[in-house]
Amino acid sequence: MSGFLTGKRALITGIASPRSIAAGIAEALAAQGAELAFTYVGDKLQGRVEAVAEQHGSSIVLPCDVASDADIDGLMDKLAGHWDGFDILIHSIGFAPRELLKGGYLESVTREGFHIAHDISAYSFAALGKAARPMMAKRDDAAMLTLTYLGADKALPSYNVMGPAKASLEANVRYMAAELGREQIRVNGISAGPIKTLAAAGISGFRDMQAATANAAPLGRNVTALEVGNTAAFLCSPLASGVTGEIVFVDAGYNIMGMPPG
Ligand code: NAD
Ligand code: 0WE
Repeated sequence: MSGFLTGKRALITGIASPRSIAAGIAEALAAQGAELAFTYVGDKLQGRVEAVAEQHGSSIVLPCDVASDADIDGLMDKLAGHWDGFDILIHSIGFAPRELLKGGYLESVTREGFHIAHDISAYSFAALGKAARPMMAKRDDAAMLTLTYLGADKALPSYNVMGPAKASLEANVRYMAAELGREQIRVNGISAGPIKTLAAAGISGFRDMQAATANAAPLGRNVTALEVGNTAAFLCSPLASGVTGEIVFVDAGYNIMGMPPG
């Protein structure tokens, strides 16, 4: 297959269902000719991720809970058995204990919940980048990409502790980009608009929030996981060879507006 990612190998984390943003990214990367490998967390998700992998002609599906250093090291060891190196790392992982994503921020936040949100949602990008670095070095133009949200920049209802965690994740993008640039590894983030995935399904009021966002956005609608995927494909391709350390909004323009529609 020909495309602007022909000959590139991508490791994709964060698929929990066919609606996951990472599944849209997989589809877009595969459409441009990339070869894919996947991670999953928990035995329950293994079959689902294997099904997505199979759709894209991949049989590399490896376990990795980013809370575990042993899992992260084991992932790269196992991947080295399939590939001598790879070009693209997709980090599409976020988590905070559910009780922290309702009510007020100070009302819900705890030391433990704050720690978990930052560990799983922000540190894990640095941890995966650190572990992937040897396999991503000495390639033409390699790229790491993460998924973030407007709650990093602006205070939003109920997003709560995930806001500070995403702010930390975005700072990670810049620090990683600064350090890896000389190795021809670029690091970027996509700030996606609200998409109805498993991570969103559990949030009370998500539907109303998604509707309000669509109504206020310049494009008058929400974005799809495939639209995020197509921007991911661009950012991880040689077409974006001069872009690193950036957060690109893929949100139908919502973030540029200064006043809610009356
Ligand atoms: P999703 O539920 O499909 O994906 C979240 C993924 O995180 C799941 O695959 C889950 O297995 C993984 N994960 C959680 N804890 C993990 C751990 N300890 N180790 C490894 N993986 C773990 O939801 P999604 O919406 O596709 O989320 C993907 C990313 O996109 C997240 O970072 C999320 O914050 C971000 N994002 C989502 C939206 C949205 O509205 N859906 C908008 C902007 C950004
Ligand atoms: O980053 C996210 C999802 C974050 C998330 C979601 C969950 C639900 C299940 C993190 N941890 C958990 N933990 C769970 O147990 N998004 C950008 C989607 C999202 O989540 C919101 C949103 C939006 C948008 C939460 C509140 C308000 C808006």
